[in-house]
Amino acid sequence: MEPVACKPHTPYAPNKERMLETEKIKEYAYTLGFDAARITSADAFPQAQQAIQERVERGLYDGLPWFTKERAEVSCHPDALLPTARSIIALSLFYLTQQPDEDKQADGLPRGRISRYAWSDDYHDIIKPKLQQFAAWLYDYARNELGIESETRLFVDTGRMVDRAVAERSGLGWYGKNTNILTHGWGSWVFLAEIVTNLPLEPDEPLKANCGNCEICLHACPTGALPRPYELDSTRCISFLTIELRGSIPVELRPLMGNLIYGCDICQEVCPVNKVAERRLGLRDAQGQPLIGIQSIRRSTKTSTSQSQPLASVAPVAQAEIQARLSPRPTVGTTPELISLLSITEEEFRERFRHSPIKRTKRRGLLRNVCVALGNARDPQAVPALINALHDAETLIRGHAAWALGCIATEQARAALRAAQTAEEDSEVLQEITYALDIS
Ligand code: B12
Repeated sequence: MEPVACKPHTPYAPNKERMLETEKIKEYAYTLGFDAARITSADAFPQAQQAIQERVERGLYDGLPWFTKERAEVSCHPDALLPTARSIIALSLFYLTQQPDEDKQADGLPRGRISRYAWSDDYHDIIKPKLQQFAAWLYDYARNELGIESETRLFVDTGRMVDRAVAERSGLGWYGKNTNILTHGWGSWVFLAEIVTNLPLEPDEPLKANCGNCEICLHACPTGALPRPYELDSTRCISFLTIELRGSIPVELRPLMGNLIYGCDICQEVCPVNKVAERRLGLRDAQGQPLIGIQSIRRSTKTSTSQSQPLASVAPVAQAEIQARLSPRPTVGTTPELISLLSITEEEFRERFRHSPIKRTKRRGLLRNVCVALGNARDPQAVPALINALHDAETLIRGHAAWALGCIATEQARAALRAAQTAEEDSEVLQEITYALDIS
């Protein structure tokens, strides 16, 4: 994202005695709908840089071509992103929502699982406008209070910033052994975002919390993507395999992926810290209404002490809008039925997933994942749809459909594989067919 334009017409005069009230800044963050806001300095993040560079060297980020050692030189130095950077405002947004009851009902058809962050609208589209609004408010606030022209750069996920390192140093949360940032009250079910600014702000302290002896997440990962605490082997992570990987999923990992078709929450679902936020959401009254809504979680865990101070300018309360946008979209579904999904056209894919993060995989990536989930389900009902997919225009889908047919291995599936073996012209798909016939 580009810096928010602020051409100085008042000379910038740093004044150590006169800083902006960080409590007011945090209050404004809550008004916009963020759940927590903390401040850290814009100093470099040398440990993060070292960790990234060392892991890139070891090939743990292979398959993420943009994730380079050179990128870390920028992303771990806020002043390389904004030369005048002095402070960073670290923000989080809680995204856990109830799964619709109808999505939990069994209808005898194989279903896939989508990670929770992708049940709703794309969070980048929700958070970016909030950051822009925040930057505009900060600009007015700094100019009115101190006569300082604020310069800001805004980040959420895709920007070249180390979101979790910022969150950790600011005390927003602590590193879980599954590498996610855990927070008091919301666990790791939070999106992270930052505003890098030239404003001098009083920094917060990092938290003292840690995971203690708990290693549940390390053992729960089905693909062994967490070989040791605080280290993720991206190349084995189901999130990477289903979202970021463009090509074939390694055959040895496919049986370990179950019915996960977009992202993975296993290392978060098993985390005891996360149970707190989940339990709170689960409490319902006799009418089925949540007893403790997201709003009350925010209030009960907020540490701000400046309730009485009026805000310089108050944005409209945003919680309701955020909650609506973070609710599961019925058109996407949290556990979509896989057999019909396999016949989706390009146009239908674009329409169904237009506002969803799932569009990132494109149709071919999603249907590749659907084939793997159907292979793991071993349900003969899926055979006709997989035979159709064996003739898809995309080689990636044809290859994975062959694998799934090999797993299901009914007579009809094997006959279709044999027929495809004589007709198929693509060498990689042919390899998949041969392998599928071997295992069937
Ligand atoms: C690349 C990336 C991925 C990759 C690789 C993830 C990874 N672990 O590096 C893939 C595609 C696999 C991925 C998956 C997911 N991601 Co992602 N991803 C990113 C991205 C773009 C960069 C992450 C990065 O810099 N990695 C580099 C490594 C080196 O960083 P690190 O793991 O934080 O390493 C630190 C620790 O190891 C720590 N450390 C090392 N040793 C020790 C020792 C001790 C004692 C301690 C305390 C710490 C410690 O120091 C390191 C450096 O700071 C960020 C957004 C961003 N711009 O930052 C989102 C981000 C990390 N992802 C996010 C999410 C939500 C996910 C998923 C949950 C999505 C899903 N449901 O499928 C999974 C979770 C998988 C997992 N367990 O990490 C969120 C995390 C929110 C949170 N609460 O932490 C982020 C921050 C996006 C956002 N803005 O909200 N992701």
